[in-house]
Amino acid sequence: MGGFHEHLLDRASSIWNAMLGHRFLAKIADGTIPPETFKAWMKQDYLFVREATPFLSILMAKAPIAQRKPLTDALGALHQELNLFEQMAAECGVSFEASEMTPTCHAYVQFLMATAYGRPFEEGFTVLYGVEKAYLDSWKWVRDHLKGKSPWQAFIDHWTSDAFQRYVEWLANTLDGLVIGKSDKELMAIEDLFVITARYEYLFWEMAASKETWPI
Ligand code: MP5
Repeated sequence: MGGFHEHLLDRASSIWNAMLGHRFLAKIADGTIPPETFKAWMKQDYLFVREATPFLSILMAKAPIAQRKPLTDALGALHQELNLFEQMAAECGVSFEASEMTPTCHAYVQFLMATAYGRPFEEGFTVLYGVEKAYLDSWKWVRDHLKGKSPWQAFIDHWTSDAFQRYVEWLANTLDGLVIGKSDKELMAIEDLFVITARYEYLFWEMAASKETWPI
């Protein structure tokens, strides 16, 4: 029998399959993504990643001692990632000033914060696993379907690197350990949060592909 993280992926498999190969990812892979569409995603993801720092910090405050060091490392990696965004933005003429979150980005960030603040550590940690696993699998999909050179290679490399893969494996294995001895009710709450995370990940690509804005 597989670990609990495999059970979560199984439960969310239809959403996961819809997320992988979403037309936004397919267009990055085949090189037909309009630069303006990609840049709109860049702005939203920058705002998302910036808010991942308080999200991780709240999780850290609730973390068992064994998870503190790896979560500290993850916080450090976030700053490097923001540097990558800033470097890519400078290269392709994107400014993050005056960007505001779309409805989907805003809602997703609020969901992260509410879970980290209001729910037990295991639940927030599950959401973190879902967030990171979604990007690992999505960008691996792009890498595996890539036709020719991509102007966005630095992002592909970042989320498919060995270090990022190891981090996601650590999240999966740690989660399997954290849920040992949890009641059925607790496990159900964790599963539901994982499914919501998967839905938001799908929605994030959809937001980018459809150039979502506030209707009013
Ligand atoms: C990640 C991300 C990965 N940057 N954006 C979304 C919408 N989901 C997941 O998180 P990180 O912290 O960039 O590795």
